[in-house]
Amino acid sequence: MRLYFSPLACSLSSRIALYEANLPAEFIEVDPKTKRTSDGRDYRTIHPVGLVPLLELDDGQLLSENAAILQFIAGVPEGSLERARLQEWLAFISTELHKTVFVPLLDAKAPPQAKDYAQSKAAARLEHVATRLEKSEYLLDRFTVADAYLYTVLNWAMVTPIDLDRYPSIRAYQKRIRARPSVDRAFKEERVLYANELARHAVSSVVDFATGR
Ligand SMILES: N[C@@H](CCC(=O)N[C@@H](CS)C(=O)NCC(=O)O)C(=O)O
Repeated sequence: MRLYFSPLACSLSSRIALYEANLPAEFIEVDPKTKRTSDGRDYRTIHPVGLVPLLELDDGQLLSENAAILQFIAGVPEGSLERARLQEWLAFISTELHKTVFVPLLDAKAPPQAKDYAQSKAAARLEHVATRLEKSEYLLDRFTVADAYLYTVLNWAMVTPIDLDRYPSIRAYQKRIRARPSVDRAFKEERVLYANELARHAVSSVVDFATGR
């Protein structure tokens, strides 16, 4: 398998999922600005929408959409309530947190009204997550790919006005998830690549969401 990814983007969760599942994979970096792959191709010829993650299976089939990729990697049986609960959280993270709250706050081109709108939606959504994490160490009753995705998205908060210190259960969760060997390995690897990406584009004035500085 091959995972197309950009450093510290949502595709980090797919890398974590692969490490958790002990599945061998090749990782192909996509520069989010130039859309060139690390092996010199135009990523839009592979995935016309230009989004990561994208999983290339050994038979050449392509699977897009993080939620689908994560479920494929996790291999949770169809038709079970556990599967539905996993989908419930993946859909929430993808649509309510990633796209509604974080994309407008992270996108330098988003107009101020879009950023205000995103901020106005943040509290209720983060409260929902915080309440769940007051009762449970993980989103489900054990670590799943939904945690890999949530951890990845929450990491972006440090370069937005969102203050996660208002949610102690989320802060404790971030620490807990960060301590997992799969997450530690994936995060450290991508942090280096992210620093290289920043250097490549000389965006030294941007706060680095690998370090918060
Ligand atoms: N619906 C897609 C969204 C993926 C997505 O937003 N990927 C971002 C990185 S986190 C991306 O590739 N952005 C590049 C772009 O918008 O051109 C999914 O869930 O996989």
